[in-house]
Amino acid sequence: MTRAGSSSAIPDLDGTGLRIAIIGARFNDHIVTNLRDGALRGLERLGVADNDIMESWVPGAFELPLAAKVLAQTGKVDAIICLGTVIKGDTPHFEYVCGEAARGIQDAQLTTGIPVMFGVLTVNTEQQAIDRSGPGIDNKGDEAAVGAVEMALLVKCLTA
Ligand code: INI
Repeated sequence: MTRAGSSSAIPDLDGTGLRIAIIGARFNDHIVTNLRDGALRGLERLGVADNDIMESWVPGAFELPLAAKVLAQTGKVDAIICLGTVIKGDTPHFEYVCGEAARGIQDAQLTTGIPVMFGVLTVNTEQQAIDRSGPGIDNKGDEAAVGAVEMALLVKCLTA
């Protein structure tokens, strides 16, 4: 019986040997840097080696999908963590950026078969973003890192 992903219990994850990319959106970088730090903490906790982590940056969340797709197509990474922060303003710009980031990130993972995590905060206030990017394991970058390792291991198992 194949066991990977076969239980609803949170799996014991070992990220040793996995190659993981982090792509950060520079807009609101005072928050996104903290999401990046959370992602690095999560990856380190799960055994992903420093040398196996690649980091790159794009201007804003709108640009995350293209960078993720191009990177996924190289075949050089087992999973990608997209990080960004979109804070609601007075115009409909928020909806366009959030919607296209989410749609494009989903498209990147479905068309390439490489897991791409949606570590993008879509919040009403800066305080909500600060609350989700702190030093604990509830940092959304850390949560995205755990998801990246779980999905990379699952995809490896399903395609072995
Ligand atoms: N990009 C973000 O990542 N967060 C935001 O809150 C944001 N706002 O509010 O405008 C934002 N805009 C830039 C956008 O992602 C693109 O970089 C820009 O439109 C150029 O394509």
